[in-house]
Amino acid sequence: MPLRRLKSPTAEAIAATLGEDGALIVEDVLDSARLMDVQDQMAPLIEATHHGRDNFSGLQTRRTGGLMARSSAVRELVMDNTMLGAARAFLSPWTEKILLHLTQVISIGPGQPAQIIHRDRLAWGGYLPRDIEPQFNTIWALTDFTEENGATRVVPGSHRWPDEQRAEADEFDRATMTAGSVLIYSGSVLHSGGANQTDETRIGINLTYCLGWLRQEENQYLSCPPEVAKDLDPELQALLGYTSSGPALGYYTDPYGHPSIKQPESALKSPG
Ligand SMILES: O=C(O)CCC(=O)C(=O)O
Ligand SMILES: [Fe+2]
Repeated sequence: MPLRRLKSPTAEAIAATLGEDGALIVEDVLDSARLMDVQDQMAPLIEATHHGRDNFSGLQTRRTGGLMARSSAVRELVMDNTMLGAARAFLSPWTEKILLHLTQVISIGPGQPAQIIHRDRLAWGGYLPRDIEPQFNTIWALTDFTEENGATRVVPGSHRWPDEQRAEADEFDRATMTAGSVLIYSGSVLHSGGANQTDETRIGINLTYCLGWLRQEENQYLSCPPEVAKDLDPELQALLGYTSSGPALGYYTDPYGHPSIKQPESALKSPG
């Protein structure tokens, strides 16, 4: 089954296609001015990033996180109305609120072999029942994605396969797309980064969302600490996790705060 390619779809159309196929491409989301803005902000951050230290992260691949604290342009991508609406619609059967799971530029350099085929939901181990879909993923292409430079390998339909089913070669498609287009895939679909057999770097930004009651892949409280988060859009603060989820999750007492009720003298005295 080939990846479906949509142009200017509604959030509902994205969520519906993702439910059916497990992955799709939305073409030409960013115009050249917005694309350049994101590329310009990412270039120095990528430059300062070390290569991966194992085969899964990629010895010729750079992974650059912490983007909410460091890039106004990427904050806009995370808050994109259509993508955020699609993420909320897609995950709504299992949660009331969603969280920002990961922000990461993936720069696949020359000579990088293909990544092992996987499902991103394995971040939570095998504990989540398969009928719960935990994750909505995007990869925003900052360079063209080609078969030669490492376009993501995807097995459409495999989000419904049992764990042990292996994909045959003719069941893969490649997320070839022009810079400014977006690959969308669920946490349950089989996929991997492709091999880069060129002398250019393939660059995409992986922005992913998860159910509000799961632990996020990227520790957003460390990546975007309170002194930075306090100036961000309240909706983005909530996506980062600076909010409560459900009746109890996110409970918090400010340990450095000033209690409005004065402590009794006796409580302040040191023992002895
Ligand atoms: O870079 C890509 O195309 C996909 C990478 C990926 O699937 C991952 O790192 O989990
Ligand atoms: Fe992945």
